[in-house]
Amino acid sequence: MDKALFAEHALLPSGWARDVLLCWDAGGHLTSVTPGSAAGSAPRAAGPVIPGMPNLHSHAFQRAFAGLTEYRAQAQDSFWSWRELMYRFAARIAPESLQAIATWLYVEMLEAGYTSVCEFHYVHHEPGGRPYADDATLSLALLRAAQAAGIGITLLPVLYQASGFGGQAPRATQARFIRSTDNMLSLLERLAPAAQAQQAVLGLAPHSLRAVPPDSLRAAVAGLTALDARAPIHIHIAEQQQEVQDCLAWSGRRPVQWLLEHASVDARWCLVHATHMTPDEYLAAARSGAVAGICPTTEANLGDGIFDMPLWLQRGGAWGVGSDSHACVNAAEELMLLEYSQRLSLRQRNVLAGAGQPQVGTALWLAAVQGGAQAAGRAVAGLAVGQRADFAVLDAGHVALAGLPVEALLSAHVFASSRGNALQGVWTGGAQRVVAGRHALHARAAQDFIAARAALIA
Ligand code: NGQ
Ligand code: ZN
Repeated sequence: MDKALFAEHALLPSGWARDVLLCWDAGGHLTSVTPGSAAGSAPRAAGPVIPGMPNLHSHAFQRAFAGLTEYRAQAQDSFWSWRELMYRFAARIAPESLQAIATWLYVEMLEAGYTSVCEFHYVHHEPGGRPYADDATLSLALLRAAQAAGIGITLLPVLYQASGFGGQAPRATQARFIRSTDNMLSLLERLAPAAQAQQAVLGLAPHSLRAVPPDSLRAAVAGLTALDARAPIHIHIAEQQQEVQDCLAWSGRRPVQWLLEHASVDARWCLVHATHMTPDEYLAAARSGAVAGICPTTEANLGDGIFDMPLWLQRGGAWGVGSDSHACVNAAEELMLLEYSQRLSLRQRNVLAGAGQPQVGTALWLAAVQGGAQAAGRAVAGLAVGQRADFAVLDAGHVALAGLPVEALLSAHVFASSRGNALQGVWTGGAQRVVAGRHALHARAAQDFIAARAALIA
C-alpha cells in the first residue's frame, strides 16, 4: 500500500505549489504528486518540503582529513602540495576506518540535505598496492556505509594507471589506486549483486586524463557500456592550470577539448571541476549533454579557480554540486559559495537566478537537483512521479525562516540560515532518516568516526 505525506508547501520541478499530497510505493518511488489536494488521512509535513539534493562528487575518506592541511607547509602551497599530504593520509586508510568515516559522512550529508551520493572511489588495495584477499573490500565498505546511513549511492570505482599524461609510470604513493582495465571491469561485475540488493548504481570513473592513457579510456568505456549502456561515467578534468599546460604539451589539445575529440561524451558523463575551459570548450561541453560537476568549497579550498557559470548556463549546460574533499558538508553552503564566487568575480548580484525563477536559492536548488540526478544515474530528480521519495522538510519555525513568504524560503535557507541547519526531517526512498535535525546513527557514528580519525593521525 502507498504511503503519503501532505505538505502545505512543496517545491516541485516547476516551483512552489500549495497543498501537495505526495504518495509513494513500497519500493520508495513517488506514485503521485498532487497540488491542491486535501490532507485526508495523510500525515502533515511539519514545514515546507523540498527535494533532496544529490551530491555528485565524494571521496569519502577525505572527510577525516578535512581541516588538517590549513597550515603553510612551504613558501607557496598549492593543489599539488595538498595532494602530497592527502596521499600520506590515503596510505593509512583501512577497511574498518573507511567504513566508519563514510558512515559518519553519509549521516552528515543526510542531515545537511543530501539524499544521494556519487562516490568517486580510488583507494582500492592494501597499503603498498597488494589487492585485498577480497578485491572488492573497500568498495563493499562504502556500499555498507551507505546502506547503514540510508543514503542512495552511485558507486564509481576509479580507473587509475599513470602518474601523468602520456602514460607516465605511477608513483609509489599511487600504488593503492592502480587497476588494469580488465581488472576494473571484473570488479564491476563482482560488485553488481551487492549494488543491486540496495538499489545502488554502478558506474566508472576514469580518474583524469593524467591517470588514464587513451587506449585504457577507450577500452574501459567500451567495457562499461557492454555491462550497462546507461552507467554513469565521471572524470576529473581541467581542474588546475598546470594540468591544462601538461595536456597541451602532451597532445596539443586542452583537456576538455581532447576528451570531446576522443570520447563519445554524452549525458552519461559528469565532467568534475572542468574549471579551465575556453569559451569554445564551454559551448562544446555543454552541447554534449554532460553534467558539469562543480565542487565550490573544495575548488575554493584547493585554489582551483572559478567555473564560469553564466557562460555554461548560456550554453544550456546541466550542472550539479559535490562536496568532494568534504571541507564542507552542506548542500546549501555549496550553492551559496557557487553564487558568491560569481558575484565576486563579476561584481554583480543574483547572477544565477533563472529566466523563470528570480529567487536565486530556488533556481540553484532545482537546477542542482536535476543535474545531480543525471550524474547519479538514479531516479532522484525531485518531487515528480517515478522519482524516488527523497526529500527534506524545512523547519518552518527556525529563526532564519519563520514568517517569511514561501517564495523566499530557499533563498533564506541558502544565503541566510547561518550555522543552524534549517532542515527538520529528511527522507530517502520514502523512509525518514533524519528526525528533528538528527539522524538515528548520529551519536554512534560520530564516536566511531572520531576514533577512526584518531588512529589514522596518531
Ligand atoms: C583526488 N581531488 O583524487 O582526490 C583529487 C586529487 C588528483 C581533487 N581533484 C588528486 N579535488 O587530482 O590527482
Ligand atoms: Zn575529486
